[in-house]
Amino acid sequence: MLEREGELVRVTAEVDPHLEVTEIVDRTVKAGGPALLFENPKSSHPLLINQFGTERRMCLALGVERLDDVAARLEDVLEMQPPQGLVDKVRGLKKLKSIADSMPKTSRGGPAQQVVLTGDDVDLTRLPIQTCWPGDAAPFITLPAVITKDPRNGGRNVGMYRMQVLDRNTTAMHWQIHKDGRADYLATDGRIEVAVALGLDPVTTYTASAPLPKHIDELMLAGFLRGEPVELVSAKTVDLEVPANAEIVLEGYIEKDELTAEGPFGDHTGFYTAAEPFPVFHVTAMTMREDAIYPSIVVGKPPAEDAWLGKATERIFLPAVRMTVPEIVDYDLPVAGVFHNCCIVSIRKAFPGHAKKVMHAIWGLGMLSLTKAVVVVDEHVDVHDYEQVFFYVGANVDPARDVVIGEGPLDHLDHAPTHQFFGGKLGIDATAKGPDEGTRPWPEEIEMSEEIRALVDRRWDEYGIGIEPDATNGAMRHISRPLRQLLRR
Ligand SMILES: Cc1cc2nc3c(=O)[nH]c(=O)nc-3n(C[C@H](O)[C@H](O)[C@H](O)COP(=O)(O)O)c2cc1C
Ligand SMILES: [Mn+2]
Repeated sequence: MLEREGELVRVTAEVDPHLEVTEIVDRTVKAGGPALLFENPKSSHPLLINQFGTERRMCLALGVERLDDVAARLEDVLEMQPPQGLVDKVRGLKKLKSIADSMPKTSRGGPAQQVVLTGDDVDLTRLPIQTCWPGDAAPFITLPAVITKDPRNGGRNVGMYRMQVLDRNTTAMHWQIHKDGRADYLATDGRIEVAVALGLDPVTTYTASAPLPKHIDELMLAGFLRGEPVELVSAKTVDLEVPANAEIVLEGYIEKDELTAEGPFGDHTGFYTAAEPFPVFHVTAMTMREDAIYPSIVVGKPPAEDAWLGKATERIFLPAVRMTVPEIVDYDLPVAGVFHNCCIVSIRKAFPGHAKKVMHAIWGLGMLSLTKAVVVVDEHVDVHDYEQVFFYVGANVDPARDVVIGEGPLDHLDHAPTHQFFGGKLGIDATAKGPDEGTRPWPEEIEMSEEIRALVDRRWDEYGIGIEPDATNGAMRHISRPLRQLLRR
C-alpha cells in the first residue's frame, strides 16, 4: 500500500540498527521523506520505519483526506440523537452497525502464527531491534502493541509501551504511572499474562497509542476506524487473543514484584529519561510470519515520527473533548510541546471567568489532565496559527489578572518539576475581557470593511502590482504561512 502510493523506499544497503538507522531516519523524517524498508539490517529480519512520518501517510493510514474527517465520523456517532422519521431511523441503524462492526472477531489461525518458537528457541536478538541514541541503555522495542486483561472484569487493554531488551527472552515493560497497562498489572495478584504484537495494520498500531478511557478496548476503536473488525487468534502459550495478521507476536508473563532498572532512553521529550525500576517481561513464545518484517519508530527531539501519531490523536479526540466541554471550538497540542507541555484552546466565551473554567476542565480531562500549560483564546482565533496565538497572548493578557498558577499531576517523563509526577500548572487567559470581568472598555480589533475588500479583489489586476495578493482576513495570517506549511509537510 505504501509502495503503491510512492511512499516507501526499499534500502538494500546493509545498515546497523545500532544508532546508524536512527541517524538515517531522523534526517528522512525532518526532510518529510518516505517510509523506509531496510531489507538488510544486520539481522535476519527486515525493518520498517517512518510509516507515520508525514501528514499524508498518517491520512493514508486512516483512509481519509484530512485528519479532521476521522473526527467528523466519530462525532456523528457520539452525537447520535433519537431518530425522527424513517430516513433518520435508517441512518441511525447504519451508525449502529458501524459500531457493531467495530468489535474484533476471532478466527482459527492467521499468518502471525506461521512460525512458532518456544522455550530456548525464543531469541529476541534475531530481530533488528534498534539502539536509538548513544546514551540508551540497550536496544529498545519502540512500536509494540502490548495486550493485557484487567483481572477484575476481563476487559482488554492495548497500549504502546517501549520495551528494553534485557537478554534473549526478557525485556523491561515501560508502563508509566498513569497508564492502563500498569493498572492491569497492579490489579493482578502474582503473574499477569502479556502478549505483544509487532507489525500491525497502521490503524491498529495507532490505536495502541490512543489515550482511551480504561474501559474501552483499543481494538474496538481500531475496528471502527478501519470500517472492519480486527481479526484475532488465540495466543499459543497464554490466555489472550492476538491480532491474526501481526508480523510478530511475543507471548509471556510479568511477575508482580520483579522489577529491573529500565533506561536511560532518549525519549520523545528530547531528553534521556533516567533509569527507573520497571517490571520484567518473560517471553515464553515468539510467533511470526515466515517473512516477518520488524516495525520500529524513533522518538527524540521534536519533530520526530511520533509527531503525526500525536496530531492524529489531537484531531480524533476533539469530538470526545467537546462532549464534556462543548464550549471548546478547537485545540492544538504543539509538536514542540511534546503532547503534555502545552495546549492551546479556543472557546465560545459566555460568562466571566469562562477561560479559567476551561483550563480547569482540561486539567481534569483524561490524559489531557497532565497538560502543563493551557492557553485559552476566543473562538475566532486559529489555534493552529502560533503567530496569531502569540499576538493575542501579548495583546490581551494582563499577567496580574489573567495568569493562573495551579498544581496537579504531571507526565511521568517531565523532568522539570521538583517532584516526579506532580507540580505546577500554568494557565493563560488570552481572551478579550468584558466589563463583567472588571476591566476598562475593551477596544475594537482592526478589520477592513467587506465592501473595500471586495473592491480591491475586483480591481487587483488593474493596480499592476504583480504579486498574488494574500486575501486571507484576520490579523497575522500571512506571517505564519511558512510555519503552517512546515507542519503540514
Ligand atoms: C512511539 C510511542 C512510544 C510510547 N512509549 C510509551 C512508553 O514507553 N510508556 C508509556 O507508558 N507510554 C508510552 N507511550 C504513550 C502510550 O502509548 C499512550 O499513553 C497510550 O494511551 C497508552 O495506552 P493506555 O491508555 O491503554 O495505557 C508511547 C507512545 C508512542 C506513540
Ligand atoms: Mn487503554
